Amino acid sequence: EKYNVALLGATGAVGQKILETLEAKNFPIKQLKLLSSPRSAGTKIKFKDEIIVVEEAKPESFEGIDIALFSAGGSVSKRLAPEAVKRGAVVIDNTSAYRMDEQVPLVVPEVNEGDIKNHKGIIANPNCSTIQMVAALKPIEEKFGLKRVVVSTYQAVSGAGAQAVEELKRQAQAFLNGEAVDAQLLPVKSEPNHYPIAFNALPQIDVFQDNGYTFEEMKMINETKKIMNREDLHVAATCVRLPFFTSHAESVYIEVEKDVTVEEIQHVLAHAPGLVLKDDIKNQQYPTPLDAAGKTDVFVGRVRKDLDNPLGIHLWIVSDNLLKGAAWNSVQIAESVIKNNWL
Ligand code: 11C
Repeated sequence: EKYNVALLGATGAVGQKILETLEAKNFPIKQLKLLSSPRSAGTKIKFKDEIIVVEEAKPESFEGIDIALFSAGGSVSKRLAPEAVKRGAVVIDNTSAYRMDEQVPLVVPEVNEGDIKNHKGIIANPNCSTIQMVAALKPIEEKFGLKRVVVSTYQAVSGAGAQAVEELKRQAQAFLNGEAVDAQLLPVKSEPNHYPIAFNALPQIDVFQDNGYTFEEMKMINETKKIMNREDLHVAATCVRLPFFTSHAESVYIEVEKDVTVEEIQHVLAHAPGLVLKDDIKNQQYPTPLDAAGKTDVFVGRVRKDLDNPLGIHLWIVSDNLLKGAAWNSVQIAESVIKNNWL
């Protein structure tokens, strides 16, 4: 069977990756409709052997659509997702608009695929840095329990969009040419202060909340608890932007419930779905953002025991933020909806 699919945000960084993923995974498409803001409408995009003209997204655009992938920003999702659902589509939303809505499942298929069946039309795709972390933590939790997570992230500029990628390129060129480095965008476009990302590290991703954490950090905290269905889990996060283009890396400290060896953790990680264990320090093998880029897996390395807490474990988790962190996770959800008849 084939399905009518709409992609909203087709011209954006994630939208492009969704198109590539739909093609690479040979998603069963009857008709593909590409939608965008009025500004990008009219753009022509090649999909398989077809040239598709991007149309302005309107409520009527979703007539006859079975699956709508949304990746055009939270306010667009707020406005148009209910319209798509009203017209019978299942919406897979890549923005933060509905993630913490109790009516909306927040899904990483390797972790909580079963939650999809409770959807009422909208299924939310989590934040990229959350997805790769919970994918690695779930198999550990199942075998050894999990009490606490403390994560520090090393995040790629593509997470902040195509303009941030351009800003890093421009600044790096200027810096190496000995010219003045001009910061206009990062850490957050709407904020008064902008700092260079080239040859720097910015401990702010998204805006600060009243509790002193950034919104990105709170997404990691709240989304992790929801996806793992563990309101009681202790989670703390520090999110940092670094000057590379693709894949987020994370240093993660966890406390498990059962005493466990490094080899037992490695065994579980090596056999879990969607994970690749790359952990061989004798041969200097560990994942880096560059080697995870372009791949759909989540890579884990540097597994080691804490030296003071017998239940403490340290991990290094890396994944392509635009693939498993966004496009591939969304397409996986769509595949699951179809496979399980959860439309
Ligand atoms: C970043 N994690 O790297 C963000 C991007 O909530 O889907 C993803 C934003 C989101 O800046």
